[in-house]
Amino acid sequence: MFRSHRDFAAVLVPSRPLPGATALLVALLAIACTRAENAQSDASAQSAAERDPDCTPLERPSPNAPDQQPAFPAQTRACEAASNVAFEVVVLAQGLEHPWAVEALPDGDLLVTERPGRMRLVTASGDLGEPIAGLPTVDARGQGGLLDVALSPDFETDRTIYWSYAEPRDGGNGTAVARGVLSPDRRRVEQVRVIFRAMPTYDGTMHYGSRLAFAPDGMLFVTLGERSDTRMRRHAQQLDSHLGTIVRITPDGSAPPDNPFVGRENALPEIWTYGHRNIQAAAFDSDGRLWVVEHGTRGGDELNLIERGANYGWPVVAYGVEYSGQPIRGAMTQREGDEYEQPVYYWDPVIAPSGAQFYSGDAFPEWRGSLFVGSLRDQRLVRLELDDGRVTGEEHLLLDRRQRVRDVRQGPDGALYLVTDRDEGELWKIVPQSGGAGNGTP
Ligand SMILES: [Ca+2]
Ligand SMILES: [Ca+2]
Repeated sequence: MFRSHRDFAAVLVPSRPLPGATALLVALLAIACTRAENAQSDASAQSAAERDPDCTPLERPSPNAPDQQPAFPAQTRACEAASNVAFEVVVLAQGLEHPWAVEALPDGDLLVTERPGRMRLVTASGDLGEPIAGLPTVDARGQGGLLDVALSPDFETDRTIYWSYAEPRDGGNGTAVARGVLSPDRRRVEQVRVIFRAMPTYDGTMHYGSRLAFAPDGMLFVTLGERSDTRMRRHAQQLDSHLGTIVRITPDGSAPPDNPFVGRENALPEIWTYGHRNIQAAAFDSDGRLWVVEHGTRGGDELNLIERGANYGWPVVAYGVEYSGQPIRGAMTQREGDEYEQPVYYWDPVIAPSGAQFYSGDAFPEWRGSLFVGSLRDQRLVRLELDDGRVTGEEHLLLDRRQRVRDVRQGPDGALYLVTDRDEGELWKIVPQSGGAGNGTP
């Protein structure tokens, strides 16, 4: 909606010279449009509580970037949405070294990745298996290593799994996606093949992305980081680089012919969207729409609804400030006459988001439709309520546990499964406090 004024203004700017009087009229109209836009941004400065008397904004520390203003109401600091759901946390496994992903198998057992390069099976009752053999070597320095895992949409018949990782390469490393078939005894992966390599290779240890999410039509989306260093940021705006993009590939790794930049000169055909910083959280909602949660700089973590071919702004349009506290050089929160997508929501202060899941199970009817997001920095689980493409409520859970939440996934039993990021990380199962699904404790 906030873009419509700009679209109107863009239409008013002629591409060829106009007679004097007409030009003056156009100029006056353009000023009127800008005024309307400014008035709207004044309205958006109004707090959620002022707009809605039933709203208590969620209590948060002071913002990282106190001077920035949202582009529209409800883009930040949503109303507190206390669900008062009674649940308990079952610690299913401990001693996992920096686990990065958890994925439930159809029978309720779980696959867990550990960033140094191991993937393990954990049974539904919490028995921790030996590392699964057959995975390629990873570059586990910094933020790199073995990252996400996802099941093939036909896992029950093809036993195929997909995983992302920092791949060591000549001259550096890069995010790669491989797939393999889990052996019948689930002790190894076979027929391993790398299906995608993010290019270019870079000699760094940060911002690899990379969540894997299968769309309802079977296409695989992979989120990728821009490798963090200031000189690499421009890659997020370049279509000849995978860095700072989301790619959409077939299960074999090829670019589908209906991708938005197929056939465009100097554009990589796998790219679906660009202008991203570092995305470690991605989930499809019940309508088949892809949402991602993106690491920003201080004061700029973003929730984005992914639209085919769109530019999400980084590093020229962004909320937040540098880690030093200085403004992001060359960036604005909004830009006149542009075609950059605004985030649906942003966090200031940041939460450092990793892992996302739209809840659809029976164990917690009150949470159906909620988007759960792991928080590393704030060490908690964030729950968002959404309505009509906007965030209408936010709740923070598991604060007392004081652990960095790296991933959150729903199991076939309707329980939520989380892994926590530390040297001796844990696998948690969230179940209703009494009765309900998956009540067993190991
Ligand atoms: Ca996953
Ligand atoms: Ca953005």
